[in-house]
Amino acid sequence: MKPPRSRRRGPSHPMRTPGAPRALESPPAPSPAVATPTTVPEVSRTVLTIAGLDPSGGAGVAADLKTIAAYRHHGAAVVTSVTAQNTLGIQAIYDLPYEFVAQQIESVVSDLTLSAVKVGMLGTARTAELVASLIHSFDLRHVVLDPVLRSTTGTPLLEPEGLDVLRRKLLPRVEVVTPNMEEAQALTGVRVSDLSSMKDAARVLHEMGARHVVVTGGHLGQRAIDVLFDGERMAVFDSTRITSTSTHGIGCTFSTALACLLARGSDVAEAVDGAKRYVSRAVGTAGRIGRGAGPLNHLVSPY
Ligand code: PXL
Repeated sequence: MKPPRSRRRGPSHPMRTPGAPRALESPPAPSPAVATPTTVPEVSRTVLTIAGLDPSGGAGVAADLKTIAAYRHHGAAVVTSVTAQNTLGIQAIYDLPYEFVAQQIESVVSDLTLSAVKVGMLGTARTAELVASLIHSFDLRHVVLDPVLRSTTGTPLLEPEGLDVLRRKLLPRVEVVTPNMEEAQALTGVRVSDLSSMKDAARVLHEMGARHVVVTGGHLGQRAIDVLFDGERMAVFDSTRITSTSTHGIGCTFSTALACLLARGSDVAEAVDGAKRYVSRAVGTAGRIGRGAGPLNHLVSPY
């Protein structure tokens, strides 16, 4: 077997190349009518994730769908990029053609009513632009952007030209942005190393157009610190810092939990608090899976 290439990009002319995705000529036949249930089903809200696929199930849409299930919402998932990775690192990346990402979003949005949307790995600048423009044209609400730039092991998950698209086109269109310290630094140019610089970066990101900014991943001794800025109030959230190797996809999980709480009507501060508690429990109860940074225990109860 040939060794995997470090990075592959999808074809730019996807529709009619061999093996490329194709549009169906006619819509699928409608499914047979089902009786209307007399009680309201427990799963009644739909949360969409737009992110990459991690086949080892720790990050990206797999983590997001499990998180959405833990919150008892219906999860829908649009894949932007297929990665080959495991708990040890990323071996290869195949960014899907942006036209096909558009097709997936249109398929979902033309049918399902969305209560919240989480945006994660985008892969290319073109896909980032597309997502920004579809958030606007479909008037998507409760959008949480996790501005994914690289994996924990250092592999870039967005091409360099995408950074400016995040800044100029996506930030102004989302309700909440959830950068970690490294992402906050890359987006703002502020050197982010402690609580005070986390606050500075949050202010700059708000000026760049994000309505709510949550900078995650700070620590003060044994406390894990996140800051939330809404343009007026700066709130600091802290929890006990858990030492664990089961942290793969922690940012994906946090931002999706936040979207799930917004979907059920929480305000942003309540959602940050709830998502933080869920993530702590999901890390704290995770079993050892894989030989590297393992996944969280997504199905732990969020409440
Ligand atoms: O945690 C960032 C992230 C997001 N999305 C996908 C990933 C990763 C990190 O590995 O693989 C698909």
